Order: sequence, then C-alpha cells, then structure tokens
Amino acid sequence: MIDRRTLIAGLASAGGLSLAGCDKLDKSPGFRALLQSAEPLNYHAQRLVAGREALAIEYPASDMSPIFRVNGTAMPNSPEYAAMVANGFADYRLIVDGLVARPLALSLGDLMRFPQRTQITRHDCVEGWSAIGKWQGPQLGQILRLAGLSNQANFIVFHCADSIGAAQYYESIDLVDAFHPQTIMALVMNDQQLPVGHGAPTRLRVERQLGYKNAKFVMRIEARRRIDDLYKGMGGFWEDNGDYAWYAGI
Ligand SMILES: Nc1nc2c(c(=O)[nH]1)N[C@H]1C(S)=C(S)[C@@H](COP(=O)(O)O)O[C@H]1N2
Ligand SMILES: [Mo]
Repeated sequence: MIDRRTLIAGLASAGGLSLAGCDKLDKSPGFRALLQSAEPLNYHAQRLVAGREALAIEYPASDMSPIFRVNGTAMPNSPEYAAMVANGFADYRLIVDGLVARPLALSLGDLMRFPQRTQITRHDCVEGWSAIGKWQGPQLGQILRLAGLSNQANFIVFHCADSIGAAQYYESIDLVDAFHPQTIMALVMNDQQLPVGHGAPTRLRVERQLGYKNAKFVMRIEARRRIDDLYKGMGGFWEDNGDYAWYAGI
C-alpha cells in the first residue's frame, strides 16, 4: 500500500533530492544549500498529503437528517438483483479481484466479521442537496490488505449492479482515498441493514468525495494499474458521460 512515508519519499526524490550517499555529501556546503532549498518542497509535500488524508467532519447523532433521499438508481432492474433481494442477499458475494495476490468472494457474514467502523457524515450531491447519515462497515483498506493488493495497482474500481441507459454504473478512486480511514464498504445505514434504495447489500462511502463517487450496489471491487482502458476511459459512469470530474474531492 501507499503510505505517507512512501509518498513523501517519492515527492522528495521527484524534487531531485536523493538520500543515498548522504554521509559524504552532508559535509559539502553545496549539499547543505540543496537540503535547505528542498525544505519548502517537503513542507508543501507534507501539506498536500495531510490535506488528502484529513478526516471528513463527523457529526453527533443529533445532527442526523430526518430524511435521507434516495438518488440515482433506486433498484437495479436486473432479474439477478431481484433474486438476491428475494433471498435476503444470502447468495451475494463481493468479488475482490484484479491486481491482488488472493482474489476474494466475501459473503455478507464475511464482511460483518471485519472490524466495523461507524461514522456520521454529510453526503453532498452535485445536484445541490446534502444529508447527514450514519454508516457502518469494514474499511476498504482492510479488505484490500486481506486480498494482498499488488504494488502494480494504482486504482480501485467499483462495479455496480445497475445500469443507466445502456451503461453499467461504475466508479474508481486512487489509493489515497482507498486507504483513507473513513473509506468503508457500508453494510448498515442509520442502524439498519443498508436499504435497497441506498445501495444494498453494500455501497462505498468515500467521505472526502462528492455523492456520485459513493457507488451503490457494489458487486465487484477490481484493483487496476490504469483506468483509461476501461469503458469510455474516464474512470466512472458520470465521468464517461462528460458530466462530472473524476476527482471530486471535498
Ligand atoms: N450504483 C449507483 N451508485 C450511485 C448512484 C447510482 O445511480 N447508481 N448515484 C450516485 C449519486 S449521484 C448519489 S448523490 C448517491 C445517492 O445515494 P443515496 O441514494 O444513498 O442518496 O449515490 C451515488 N452512487
Ligand atoms: Mo449525486
């Protein structure tokens, strides 16, 4: 996985600073000057990384919205999905594949056995509405660690059960968002099993991103090196339509 030190080391070397051979170099005044001049770079790199890693605001239960609307697909229209609803998702398996050492097929019971994170956050839809809700589920990072994410992977793609028009709904995020502590596969919403309208049996909560990145009805999580060779190449359903940007950070 990509952690803070790897990122900062990468940014530092991109700025021309190599840590190799520093024993000899640190005596040279030229190298000292270089180190000093690199300091603002590291400062800005830290700020940049800290910005991406910062937590979204979490709210007290008293702030939860009385109504959290269902937006976009309310229920995928395939017979396969209807059959899963009919037997309470007993046969549902969340597929985790692509650039992983150990592909997984996780039942709802498997997902419930991961340590659960609960968070009360605000969902912001680009259409101009927001709602505060309570979400519970395993951190995506824990699932990816169990699967043994390859160091060749740069993106995590979420394949959904619904299609809008002829196009399958999908979304993708980078590894900073994938391993963000508040990025979870939600199984529970407002203390109840995730309702169909909100993405049953599991939906992504990626709290530093706008509403449309929060993929509902997730059937498969795929780790990929690139996303420009998938569907229309823009990394998501709305992105492919030319409506919204891939990076929707808030
Ligand atoms: N699979 C899927 N995920 C989706 C959508 C959708 O239509 N299909 N709509 C997106 C949009 S635009 C928003 S605002 C939220 C709505 O989530 P909600 O129905 O829980 O309010 O889901 C997002 N994820
Ligand atoms: Mo949205």
